[in-house]
Amino acid sequence: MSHHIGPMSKKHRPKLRFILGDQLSRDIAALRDAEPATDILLLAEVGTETDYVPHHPKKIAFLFSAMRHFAEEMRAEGFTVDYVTLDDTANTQSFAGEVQRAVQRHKAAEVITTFPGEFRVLDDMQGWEQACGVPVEIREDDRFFCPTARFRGWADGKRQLRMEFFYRDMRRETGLLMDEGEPVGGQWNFDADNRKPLPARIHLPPDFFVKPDRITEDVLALVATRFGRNFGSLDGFDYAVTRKDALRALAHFISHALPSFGDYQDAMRQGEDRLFHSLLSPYLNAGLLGAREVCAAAETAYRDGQAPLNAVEGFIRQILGWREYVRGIYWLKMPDYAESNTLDAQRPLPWLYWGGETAMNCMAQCVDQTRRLAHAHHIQRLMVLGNFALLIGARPKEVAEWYLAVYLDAYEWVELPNVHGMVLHADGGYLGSKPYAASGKYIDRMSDYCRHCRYDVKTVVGDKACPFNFLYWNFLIKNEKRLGANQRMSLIYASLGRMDAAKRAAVTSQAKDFLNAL
Ligand code: FAD
Ligand code: DLZ
Ligand code: SF4
Repeated sequence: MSHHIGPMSKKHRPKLRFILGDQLSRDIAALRDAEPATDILLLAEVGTETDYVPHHPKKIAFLFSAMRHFAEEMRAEGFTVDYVTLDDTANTQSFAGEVQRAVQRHKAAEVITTFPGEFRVLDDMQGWEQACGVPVEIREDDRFFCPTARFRGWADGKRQLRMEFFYRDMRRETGLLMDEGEPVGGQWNFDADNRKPLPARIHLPPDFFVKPDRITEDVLALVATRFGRNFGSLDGFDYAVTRKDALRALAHFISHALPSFGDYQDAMRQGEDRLFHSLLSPYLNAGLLGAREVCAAAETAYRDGQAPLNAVEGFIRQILGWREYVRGIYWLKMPDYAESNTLDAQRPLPWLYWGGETAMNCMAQCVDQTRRLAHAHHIQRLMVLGNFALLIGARPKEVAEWYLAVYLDAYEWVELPNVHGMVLHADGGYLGSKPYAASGKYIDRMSDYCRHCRYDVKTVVGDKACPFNFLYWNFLIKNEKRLGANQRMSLIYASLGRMDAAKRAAVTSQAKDFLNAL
């Protein structure tokens, strides 16, 4: 806390710079012109944020520890940092309440903050000026390549959007992986070389981990007491919580995993959580790493001959393409996007997502990995956990709440379009042209889960039939009216057309029994 001697003129009243838990960058917009001598930085751990979904304890621990470390780093730079802990008895437990209290405490002349990652927080921010009685400036979050207005302009007039075209524009605009206006290697996308199943014998990258320091230990104790009952284990917390360690994580990924990232991007293997993924999303989303520096590091690895183009292009596309694209859609379509449910899915999310028992080995493995790490990689989220939610017709709102709660990297701007758009097709095909519905065959091709499962992935109906199989056909039958006319699903519907009436009836009946028993 700062102390002022005597009454202050407005000119000398400090500016209050409020930094959210996912804005932990020295160059965040709200800090750009900050003066250590006069300005006050505010960070606050608040109950509204810890409780709006039942977050995985590791997610809360990660953010609190990263926030506390960031506060220390800013103090070391000479800033006065007002840090409100969750257990501070005066804590009002809301952003609005803490900003208001801090304005009074410091007699601040104005509040400066950065555009948040969630609509509900923006909505809240819009009431701060009136509540605090001082001007509140909300600055654009320019950590992203594509400003929200730029995305709006790009999307304007398009009935359906396509990530691939957005991505090409972003490549042109940023110059990433471009040579004299042309894509490096003569192609925009090298996915045809990617997505191979994992060979039986392959050298996997070593783990990267950070030993908890005193600040993290304190946070772990607080989180264990307050949030120990939430789904998720706190054991073995080893994530980076500082920019310095996040940069080490980036360097580790570039040298050990990036070269094979493209080849095995879609592969899954029991007992191997990480494979060739970066695990950088929590750091990118919380501000410990910048998207520009991560993409630049990957491009440098390619230019230096340390990683092949299919890997580097594939990796950069995830960040420059998908990450920016989903954010653009979120801010374009909210708040209605959160209500979308085109396929009229009404089933409550089954308990197995929260750790309930299941004989489906793929689901059990992916839920367990999520419980242990607060992380699962893209194909586990999309083609196992998401695919199942799609096939059973789980309610989009409940599915979205689950994803928002259980992953270390989850904030609504990135989670919601992935769930409603990519996984559940709840947005009617605005984000992606068709649902990623798949039978057990896909999971069998990309993983070894089926070899350890009590179901038979090759069987469609009967006692041992893999549930993904009959649920898949049942999904297609159920949604024939809505999806049958979709050009990109014509082959699938053609094969459904060849299914005889008896098999159709058997599939529907087994799916019905299975769903009733869920
Ligand atoms: P890598 O495989 O190493 O990929 C590199 C980076 O690309 C990631 O760090 C991430 O920043 C970015 N990226 C990749 N795919 C996407 C995508 N579809 N959308 C946005 N960014 C992407 N990602 C989140 O950051 N937060 C979420 O809440 C989130 N929820 C998801 C929910 C569902 C249903 C699905 C299918 C995907 C979700 N993703 C989310 C995207 C993706 O699964 C994660 O970004 C990725 O698994 C993070 O692990 P990684 O850093 O090892 O990724
Ligand atoms: C996710 C989260 C949690 C659990 N707790 C806090 C907190 O106590 N204080 C804070 O500033 N931010 C927290 N966050 C991140 C916010 O929820 C996030 O900044 C908003 O959702 C906007 O993206
Ligand atoms: Fe999953 Fe079916 Fe394979 Fe079992 S057989 S692991 S349920 S896809």
